[in-house]
Amino acid sequence: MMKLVSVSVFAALFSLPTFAQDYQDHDGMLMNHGEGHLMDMAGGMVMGNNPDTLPGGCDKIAETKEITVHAGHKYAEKFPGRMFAFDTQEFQFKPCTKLTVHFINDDNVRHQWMMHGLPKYLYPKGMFHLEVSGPAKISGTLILPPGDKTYLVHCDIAQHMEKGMKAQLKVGKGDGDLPSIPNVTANVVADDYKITLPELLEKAHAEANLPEPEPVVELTKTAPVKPVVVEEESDFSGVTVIGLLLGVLVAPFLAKKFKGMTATEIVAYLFDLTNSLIELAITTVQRLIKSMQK
Ligand SMILES: [Cu+2]
Repeated sequence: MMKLVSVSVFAALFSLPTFAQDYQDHDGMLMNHGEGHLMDMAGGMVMGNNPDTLPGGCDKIAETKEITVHAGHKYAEKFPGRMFAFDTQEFQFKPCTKLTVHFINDDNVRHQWMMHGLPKYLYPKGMFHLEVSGPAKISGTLILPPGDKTYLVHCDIAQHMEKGMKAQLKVGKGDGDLPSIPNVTANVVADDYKITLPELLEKAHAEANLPEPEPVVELTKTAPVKPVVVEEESDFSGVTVIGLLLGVLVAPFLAKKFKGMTATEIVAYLFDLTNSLIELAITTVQRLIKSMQK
């Protein structure tokens, strides 16, 4: 009974904030797993959280900034052909800025705010990553590296970036623009709603300078089957000859070696020898493969 009461009290306590606002706030519930990896039982996640350590090349924190980024289907409505988007597609900060990102997922699916290309000695896999199933809010902090660079920010859930959830974050002046950012840069593959599929295929063929496609072969006719001739192997293959030769050469040596040994000792010795020969063969083959890969 006490168990039931305490469970209900806990449930009530945790559901209170949900009544107070229309999304779940994950910030107070995160458990620290070390190396900037925070997680909670409700599926909220922060990776690469770094509020303290300065990246190499930063003498001090240049500025402290806080942003709130929304993610959701409704932010893609203004972008033709897109399905998901952040409410902001471009960010710009001074190098060595301490940046706190409050990420609000307005959808009833999972979304991420994932930044790539950060220094790997400070951010595992070079990533700063907020992720939560919505509607929910999650926050994390990072310190931006020095230098002018453009960083990719996206949602890595299958097809979400391709469907529009993509942005760029410029540190300093940045180093160019990334493609296919809704309303910022042109798509790599431009959408064309007037062309039909056969026309599109024809156009793609012409652009790739490919020969005319082969006419479709009728599958009802079976091609004549060519009989396969198996050549019989001779009893004296190359391997046999080498084996015999080795045997003749090694026999006197072995006879000398085995003199005075018991049968068990001889068997043990032969076993060891075979083992080391196999090992030698394997390492030789491995070295050969390695040298061929270079
Ligand atoms: Cu997403």
